[in-house]
Amino acid sequence: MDLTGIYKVFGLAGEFSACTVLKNGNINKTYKVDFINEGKTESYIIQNINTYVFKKPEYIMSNVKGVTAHIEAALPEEQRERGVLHFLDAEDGKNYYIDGEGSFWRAYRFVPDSVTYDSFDDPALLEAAGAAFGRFQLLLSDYDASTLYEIIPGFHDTKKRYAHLFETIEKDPAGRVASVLPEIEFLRRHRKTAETLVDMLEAGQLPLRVTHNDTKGNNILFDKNTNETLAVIDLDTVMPGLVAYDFGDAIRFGANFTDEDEPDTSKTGLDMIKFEAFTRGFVGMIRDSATKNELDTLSLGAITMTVELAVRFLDDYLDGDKYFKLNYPEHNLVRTRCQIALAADMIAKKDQMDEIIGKYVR
Ligand code: GN1
Ligand code: MG
Repeated sequence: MDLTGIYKVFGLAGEFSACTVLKNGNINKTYKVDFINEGKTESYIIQNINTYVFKKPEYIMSNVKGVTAHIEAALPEEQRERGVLHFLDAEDGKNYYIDGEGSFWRAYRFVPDSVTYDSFDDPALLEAAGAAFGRFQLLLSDYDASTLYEIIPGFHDTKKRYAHLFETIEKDPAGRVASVLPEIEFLRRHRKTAETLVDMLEAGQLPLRVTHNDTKGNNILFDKNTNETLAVIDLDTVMPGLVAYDFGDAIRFGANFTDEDEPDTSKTGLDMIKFEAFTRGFVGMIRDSATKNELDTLSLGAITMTVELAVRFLDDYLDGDKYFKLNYPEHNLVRTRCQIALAADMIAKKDQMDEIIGKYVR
């Protein structure tokens, strides 16, 4: 179905005025649409879910319903409008729509006067981002995790990710293995380190919590005028997980000197100023509810999430690029190399990371 049909399905009122494609996601197709209703512009986000990645999008929408309702109830009255996403019901009353071709759609109200940032130059913004992700975890700390579907089983099971990469290397379906031997060697060398968190989880040394699991900085809405944080978005991967995953993935994305797909890897690395800013915000929020092991493994979380994403990008590259959207043919290889450069720098700076975390733990 085309977008015009989708507008009708979700009952968008008024006169159509504009539609733009938002490009910062790597999986779903996302559109912002504006309608003029009684002289006022009302905006919506419409998403077409990637069903190669998300096999059961109905389950996502069930999770989203529960999680947004829980957050809304936990927020002070005056934050409920802009502090959480409000999904629209389709004509059949469900919060999604599957069209005649089997395409999966959803829509939510665009939060008025909100912006997202793909990179953070101002450490104050990163500190605010840290506090927003930390608060997100607190808001969901009393959520009954047994009611959540595990959307992508083993999403951050780093052992499973590694095992899958080595299966792909074995099969070499796109004939690319011979061209990435140094990358494979790096990932092989750091496998034990990157698998430590899962070992600890399996040994009962770390608790499972309800986590976001995709804490890129552009998944936070800021007020475009005041820069205060409003809401955490992209709830597709909210699942039981480790605190270190959310901390780590946010550092991976937000405290890098470069974008996650910078081709010139000599520029890539962990910016300790940004690291400290995010840490101050995040640890300040969670330190009272976190266990000692959780706080001790935050830096390992950053290394783990970065190595794991290198594993995932490389796996997809070797598999012929089926999972992540690409802007150009070698995109997944460039992403892999950038994550490897960042991981190497994080490994070298682990003691520095721990020292900074230690400052905010007390
Ligand atoms: C994907 O599409 P986006 O940007 O929300 C991916 C994340 C990766 C990220 C890397 C479901 O997220 O796990 O960290 O790309 N999401 C899924 O940019 O695989
Ligand atoms: Mg996402």
